[in-house]
Amino acid sequence: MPLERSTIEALARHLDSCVKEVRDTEKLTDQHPEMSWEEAYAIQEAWRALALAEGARLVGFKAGLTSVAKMKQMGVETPVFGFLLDRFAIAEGGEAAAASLIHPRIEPEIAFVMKKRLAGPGVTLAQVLAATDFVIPAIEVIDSRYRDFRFDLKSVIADNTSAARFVLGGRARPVEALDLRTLGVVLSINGEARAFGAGAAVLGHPAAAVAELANHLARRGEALEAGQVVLSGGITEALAVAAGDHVLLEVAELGTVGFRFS
Ligand code: OOG
Ligand code: MG
Repeated sequence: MPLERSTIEALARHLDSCVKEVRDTEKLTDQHPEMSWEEAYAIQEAWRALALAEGARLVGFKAGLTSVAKMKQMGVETPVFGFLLDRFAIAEGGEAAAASLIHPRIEPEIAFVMKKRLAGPGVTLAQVLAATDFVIPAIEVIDSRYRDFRFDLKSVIADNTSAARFVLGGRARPVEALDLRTLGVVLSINGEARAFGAGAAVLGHPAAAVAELANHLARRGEALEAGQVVLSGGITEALAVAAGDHVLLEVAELGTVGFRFS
């Protein structure tokens, strides 16, 4: 039986309260095993509407589970997409309060900032490159609202793909000056290099994740807009972090970005 509109909105409010009260919950499909893909995204969208009604601003979107390392770590096989709000942003070199998060993990990513509107369907990698203003190093902080970070795809979609915080920094550069496939990344915690990879880990080319995202948005009547930020997905597995940790991402040709968990 399909989920009632009131149930979809109640589940969105439930996930929102988990964020605000910094507590975990069982994954939604435990109570609603019949949930469809459409309903999972409908919960995510109801959550977005709730945040926007509270005054939050939509600043962009994210693709997740776009690398084999991430798919293996989480035991799933397809990319997922979520939204980014202004309140997720951490200043480069700034701090994130560990006490405001449930069980944060960090991921090294390449962020795209759009120069032009990009609307699917049928968006290609070349169209993504042509519509991109610049790329910039990003660390995403994910924080699943689900107990022990365990979920299935529908539950994680409803949970806005674990989105929590992100930081952009280092050098912003136009894509034509770079080979994003061979761009190396090193993610360190407290000065120790802990995860390594290259852009090709993300669907062969990070811009392919942006194309998939644009095509996903088109199925929902939306598009990427000029100025929006896109996180293209973790290049390596995600690393757990705790209060006091200093995290730093180095990206070849694009410099470094970091922050501290206070
Ligand atoms: C889902 C979000 C994954 C990425 O970059 O792969 C993600 C999760 O692993 O909790 O943001
Ligand atoms: Mg991510």
